[in-house]
Amino acid sequence: MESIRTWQCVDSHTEGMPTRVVVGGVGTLPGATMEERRQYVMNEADHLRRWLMFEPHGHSAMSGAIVQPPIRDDADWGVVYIEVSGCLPMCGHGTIGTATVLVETGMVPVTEPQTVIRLDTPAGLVVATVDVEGTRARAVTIENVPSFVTELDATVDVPGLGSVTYDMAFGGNFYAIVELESLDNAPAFGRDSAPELLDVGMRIMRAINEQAPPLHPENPAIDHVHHVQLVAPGSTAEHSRHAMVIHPGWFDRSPCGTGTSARVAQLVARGHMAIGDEVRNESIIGTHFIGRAIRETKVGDYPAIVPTITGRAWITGTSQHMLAPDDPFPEGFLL
Ligand code: PYC
Repeated sequence: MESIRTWQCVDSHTEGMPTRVVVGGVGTLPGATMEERRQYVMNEADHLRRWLMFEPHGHSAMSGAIVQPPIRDDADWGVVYIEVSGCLPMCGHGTIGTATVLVETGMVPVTEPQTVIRLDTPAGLVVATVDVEGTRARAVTIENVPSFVTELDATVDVPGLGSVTYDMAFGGNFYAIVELESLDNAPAFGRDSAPELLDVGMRIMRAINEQAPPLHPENPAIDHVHHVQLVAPGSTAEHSRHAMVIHPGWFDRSPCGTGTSARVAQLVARGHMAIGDEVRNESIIGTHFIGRAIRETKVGDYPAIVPTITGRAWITGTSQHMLAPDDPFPEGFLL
């Protein structure tokens, strides 16, 4: 056995969605902030992300988090999120998975009934409160970044679908939120219609990015939408179901933490939720997060809310990933 690269990982899933938590082998990435470390991975070390996320080590819906020493004095650990699509500034299911791994492997001092972990993420400080019983993390609540709506009832011309109405909301990433039943000839909601739902979501994503890309008021690098939340018929402000279509063409298996935050911001902006209310947000595979609006704030000129997301993760294994010097796929591949 010969290896020119070896990374140690703890694999987990958050409500069905994988988070491969890299706990060893990377060292400290260069950068004066966690956002600079994210930029470093994207610009100088993207081959490492591809190696671990793409096949044969990962798959077309793989996701992970590289644990780092924190840079901020008020944080316990730093995190750089990685997935098949790139490096998100913030990832809700990834944070729940990472917090669970930190607790269950003893990488933070663990206290019952709750352990609070302060994470230095590219999007800012994210606090995770883990409900602990013995050695197990039973639930994780994260206070996410301020979430806000930039457009309600916007329209876009989508090839094959005509004029589509959507709301644009930010919850750590931008989300185009579309009521499935507002579409002409909408596919049925559910796993059996996965190819059709993916096709519809990707068409809408492409059209918005071509015709009216969103722009974050404080971070000009966030200037596109890579997530389309197709809301299932019958969804309400108490119980919402959706299919989350993500660039370049896969579904979040979890209810999507940043997407749930965006949904909470949208429901508040529409007057369907108030501060203190909660929504059960369900994924295409039927798993759920609880999203809450806990206080009002502002981002640029936009009214915003601070959301919390509660969900659960389970450790699925530990792994040591190696790269043989003559491996023909040092950067993996996708089909
Ligand atoms: O949970 O925030 C999330 C997320 C983003 C992409 C996949 N999951």
